[in-house]
Amino acid sequence: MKSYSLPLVVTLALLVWSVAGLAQDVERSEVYPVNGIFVSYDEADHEIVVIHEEVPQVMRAMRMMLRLPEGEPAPQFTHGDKIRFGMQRRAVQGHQWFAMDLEPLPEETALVLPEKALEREGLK
Ligand SMILES: [Cu+2]
Repeated sequence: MKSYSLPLVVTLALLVWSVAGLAQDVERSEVYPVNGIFVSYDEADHEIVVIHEEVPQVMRAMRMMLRLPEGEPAPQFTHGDKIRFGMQRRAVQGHQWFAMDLEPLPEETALVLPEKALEREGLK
């Protein structure tokens, strides 16, 4: 019977474990807290459009469409409301970004948002 060295077995086990860990990370990223402005809600696709601030290390400030998870209630915001939400990348039909736990922000909250996107939405 062939015997395997312990270091080899440990190395292989660690390799399998880390690859599984990476796959898990792709499946669902951490939830990043984001501030922005609510633009619109598409009921048929359960998606929102927002203009959000930069998410450090993750995404620049931009106008963006995000899916809402199943079970997330239809947002009650109107065009131009300042909001806060969690942003998460999930591996669903490719990689897609989801928004969850939408909350209102006080109207006086200062946001750093791209001028072009604000102009495009008539918010400037
Ligand atoms: Cu974005």
